[in-house]
Amino acid sequence: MYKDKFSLLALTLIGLSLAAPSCKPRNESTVITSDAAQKTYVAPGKYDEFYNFVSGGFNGQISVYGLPSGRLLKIVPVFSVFPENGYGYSEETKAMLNTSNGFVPWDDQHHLELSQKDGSPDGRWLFANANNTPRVARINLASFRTEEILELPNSAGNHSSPFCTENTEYIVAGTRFSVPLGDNTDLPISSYKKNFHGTVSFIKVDTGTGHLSLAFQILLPGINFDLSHAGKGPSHDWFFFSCYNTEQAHTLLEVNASQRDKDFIMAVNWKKAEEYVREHKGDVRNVSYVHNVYDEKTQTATSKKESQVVVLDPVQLHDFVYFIPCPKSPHGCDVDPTGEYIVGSGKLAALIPVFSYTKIQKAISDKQFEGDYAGIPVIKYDAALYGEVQKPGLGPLHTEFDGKGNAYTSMFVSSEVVKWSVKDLKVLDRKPTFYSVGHLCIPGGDSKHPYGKYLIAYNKITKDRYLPTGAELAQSAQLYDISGDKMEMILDFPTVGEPHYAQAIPADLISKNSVKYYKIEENGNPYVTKGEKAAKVVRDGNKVHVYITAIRSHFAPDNIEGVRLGDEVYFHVTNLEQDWDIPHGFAVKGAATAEILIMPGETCTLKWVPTEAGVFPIYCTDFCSALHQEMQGYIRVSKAGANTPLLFGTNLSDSSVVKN
Ligand code: RUQ
Ligand code: CUA
Repeated sequence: MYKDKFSLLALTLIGLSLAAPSCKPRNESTVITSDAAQKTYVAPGKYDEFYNFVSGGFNGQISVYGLPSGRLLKIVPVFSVFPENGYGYSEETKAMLNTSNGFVPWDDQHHLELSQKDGSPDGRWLFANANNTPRVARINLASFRTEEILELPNSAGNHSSPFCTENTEYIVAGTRFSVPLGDNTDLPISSYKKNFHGTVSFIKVDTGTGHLSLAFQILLPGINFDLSHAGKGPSHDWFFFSCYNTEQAHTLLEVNASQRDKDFIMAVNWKKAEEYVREHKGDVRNVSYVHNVYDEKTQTATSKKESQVVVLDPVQLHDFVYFIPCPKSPHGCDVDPTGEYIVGSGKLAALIPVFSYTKIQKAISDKQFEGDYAGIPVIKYDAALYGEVQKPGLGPLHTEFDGKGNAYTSMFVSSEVVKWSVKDLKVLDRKPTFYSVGHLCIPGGDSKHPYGKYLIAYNKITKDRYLPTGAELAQSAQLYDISGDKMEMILDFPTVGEPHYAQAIPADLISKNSVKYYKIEENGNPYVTKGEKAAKVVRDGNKVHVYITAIRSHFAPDNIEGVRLGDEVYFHVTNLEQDWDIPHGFAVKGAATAEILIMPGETCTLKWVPTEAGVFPIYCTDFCSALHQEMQGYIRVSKAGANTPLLFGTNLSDSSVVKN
C-alpha cells in the first residue's frame, strides 16, 4: 500500500529507486540454514506451539495460523460477510454489520490486539479495527466468533486502533482522516485548516463480559492519526499516538504532507482524561452511531442506535495532551516492555528516535515546550528524546520487542528486519525480507512479557516467492527464529488478504477454553427446535417459518409443501448433534444469500424468497457422515394464490396432509 508513495518519496528524498526489482535484498542466498525445516516441522497430529492471529487487510477478516508451522487453521469473519458459514447472511448475524450508513458488508481490517491482564495477553478476546467505515470489533477466543462491533462517530477511517491498556481498561480508536465534524459538514475541502478535525476515542471494555462502550473522545486538530500503543508499568496512565500530515494538506499528501521535518507523537494521559469526564468537564455532543452485539444465549445479534458522546477539548482542558516532535511522517508507535521507551518510526527518517517516558514527564513538569500546535503544547524534541538509532535502514515502519532488551524494526524500503538494543541503541543484526515488509509480530511482542522465540514479517510484495497465480499473488509472511544472537529465516508461508498487524500467543492460553459444541438445553434462540418431534412449519401471513432439525444424516421435515410465490420462507435450522466437529450445513436452490453452517446445538436461520413455482432441493453442505449425500429433501412452491395445503414431515405418503 505504501509502494507508490514511497517510489516518489524515495526518489526525491532518499534518492533510491523503489521499482520492484531493486527492493530485492542482496544477500538472498545466505538466508536459509540446513535445520530450518526441523524448526518449523510440526508432525502430523501434533499441535503448533502458538496461535498467530493475522489481520486480513482488504478482506475484512482475521486469519488464524499455527506457529511455527504456518498452517492456516481458520478464517474468522469480522467486518465482511462470509458465505462459507453464512456470517452476515443469516438472519441471526446480519445485524452485526449495521452502521449509521446502513448495512456495510465489507471493511479494511488492519490491526489486532489481544486483551491483556497485567500487561500480558490473557487469551480472552481479540480486538480488531475497521479502517474504512470506522468500527472496532471484539472476537471471543473461546468460540472464535465476532461478538461485538461498535461504530465510531466523529471519525473517518479508524486506523490508529484497537490497541489496549495493560488491563484492557480501554481500547483506542484514532481517526486516520480528519473531516468536518458537527452539524454542518458540507464544507469546501479547501477549508481544511479551518474546519477539519480529528478525534481519538477511548472505548471502555467491561472486565466481566468484554462489552464495549464509547467512554469519551478527544477533539484534536485536523491531522492524521496513524498508530498507537499504550504505556505500561511506569507509563501505565498514558497512551501514545503517531500523527502525520501536521502540514494539514488535503491534496497530494505524498508531497504536501512530507514538507515538515518532524511530525508528532501525541502523548495522552488517559487517567487525567477520565478525571475530566468524571467531573463533567466534557462536552456532550449529539452524534449517531450503531452498536451491534451478538448474544450467545439467543445466538442472535441486535443493533442499537446510540446518540451521544462526551468530547474533551485539550485546548480548554489542560495537562493531558502533549505533542512530541518526531521525524518524519511517523507510522509505528511502539512502547517497549518496560514502559520506559517509546519508539517512533518515521517512514522517511534515516534514524529511529526513541523517547523516554521519564524525560517526557520531566519535560512536562519543567515546561520544556517549544510552543504549541493548534493550542496543544509541543515538548522540545531533545527534552523527550532518549536517543536515536543511527543508520538502521530505510523506511522504518514497526517495532516489536523480544523481552530480552532487544527491538526489531521493519524496514519497508530496504526490505529487512533490523534488530537493535534498546539500552544502547546499537544495531545488532539485520536480515532481508522478501519483500517490502510492513508489520512484524513477536508472540507477546507489544506486551510487558514478550515470549520471544519467533518473529514473523508480513510483507507487502510477494513477487517471485510462490508459484504464480495470475496478476494477484499470495501475500508472503516469513518466520524467523530469534532465539539466538542472530535472526534466522526458517519459513515462508502464504497468507490471505493483506496482513497488517498480527498477534501471537502460546496455544494453551486459548485451546484449553475452546468451545466444542453448544448444549442444546441452553439454546435460547427463539426459533429453536429441541427435537425432531417439535419440528413444524408455521404460516404467518406471507411469512413461512420452517422449524427444521438436522442430525446425521437427515433433516426433519425433509418434504415441505404449501409455500406460495410471494412468501418469504425462513428456515430455522437446529443442529441437534452434541458432539465436537459435527456442523451441518444448509442450502436451498436459488437462495440469494449463502449457505448457513450450524454448529452442534445451535439454531441458524436462512431466509429464502422463491422466485418461481416448482420443487426445490434442500441439502446439507458439510460432509457430515457416510450418508451425507443423502442428507437432502424438497420444498414445493406453488403459484401465488394457489391452495396447496401446508404439508411437512418425513416419510410422508400421498395422504399425509397436516393442517396448521
Ligand atoms: S499499517 S504496514 Cu498498520 Cu495499516 Cu503499517
Ligand atoms: Cu449434514 Cu452433511
